[in-house]
Amino acid sequence: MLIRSRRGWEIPEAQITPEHVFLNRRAFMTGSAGLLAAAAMPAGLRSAFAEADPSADLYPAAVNDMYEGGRPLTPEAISSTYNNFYEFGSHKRIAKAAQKLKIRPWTVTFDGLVEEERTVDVDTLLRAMPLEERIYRHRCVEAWAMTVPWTGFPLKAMVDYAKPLSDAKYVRFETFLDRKMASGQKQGWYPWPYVEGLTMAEATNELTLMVTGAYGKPLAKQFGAPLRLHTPWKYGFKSIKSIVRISFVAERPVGFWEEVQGREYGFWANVNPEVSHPRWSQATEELIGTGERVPTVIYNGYGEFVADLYKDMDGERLFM
Ligand SMILES: Nc1nc2c(c(=O)[nH]1)N[C@H]1C(S)=C(S)[C@@H](COP(=O)(O)O)O[C@H]1N2
Ligand SMILES: [Mo]
Repeated sequence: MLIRSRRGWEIPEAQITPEHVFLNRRAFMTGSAGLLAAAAMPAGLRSAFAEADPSADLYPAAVNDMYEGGRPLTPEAISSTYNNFYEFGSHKRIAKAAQKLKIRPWTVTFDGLVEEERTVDVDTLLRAMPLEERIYRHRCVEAWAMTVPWTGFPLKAMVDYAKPLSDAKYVRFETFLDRKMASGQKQGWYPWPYVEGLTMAEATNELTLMVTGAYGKPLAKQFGAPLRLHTPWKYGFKSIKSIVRISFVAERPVGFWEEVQGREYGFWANVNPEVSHPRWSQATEELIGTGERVPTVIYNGYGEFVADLYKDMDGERLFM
């Protein structure tokens, strides 16, 4: 079952879409309206972001509405105060602690099986990439979900930019390591820094998004600024935050949670309501902030984009 087409339970878009998405969608269609939309933002808010983040002028980006959220957006006040970011604590209320994250200067290193290793300033990178806004559902293995208007660019654009060699089979992502800045990283029983990986086919799938913003502005620190991954058909732990290194490799990377507990967290981690995690049934999920539970859908409802990636992989634990 797919969530792409409209369903009876969907509220008409006009009732659920926040103002910035509307302004934004008009901007996408008419071009010049985008300037008006940006000007319509409260001036105080705009200048606060402009001061704080040198990429602020890139937002809001044009909406790509190929990918329907299919659910009401999770209000920013909810999604930005209920986070998993173990670098800043092993509970959900890390938003305040995460403000310690220093996001400039910030560089991203491309290495491993590439034509040429290089380290790029994040602002140079952002300006070289085609930013757009997409509404995606996010599904954590702890059985909660949210729907967020992310801004970012297809990871494929960055793979092309990095120029991997033909023997690269996987992409390995790594988060920063700084025990002074992120007190969670003093917890020595975790295998810091956080690492995640995708196959090249997953990395270059059209759904795979490098996220640089949310809710029409640069990414809040607790969401994993300045650069995080989002693979909406996989459990949330695959969506690694605050990336500093992207390596092209021949061997399958071992992710942070797989390293911690390989029987509970695997490499593929595709959403499937029929395969329970040892501690959480995956049959339903809670839409955070609403108290509502809804049935979980295989591949989180994105099967039409990704199911083909997993044909003929019978021996693999695709769903944990
Ligand atoms: N570096 C890093 N990335 C991470 C995590 C983390 O603890 N550290 N948690 C993951 C998990 S389990 C989830 S569900 C999502 C949470 O994203 P959110 O806080 O933006 O909702 O981030 C993922 N990426
Ligand atoms: Mo998660």
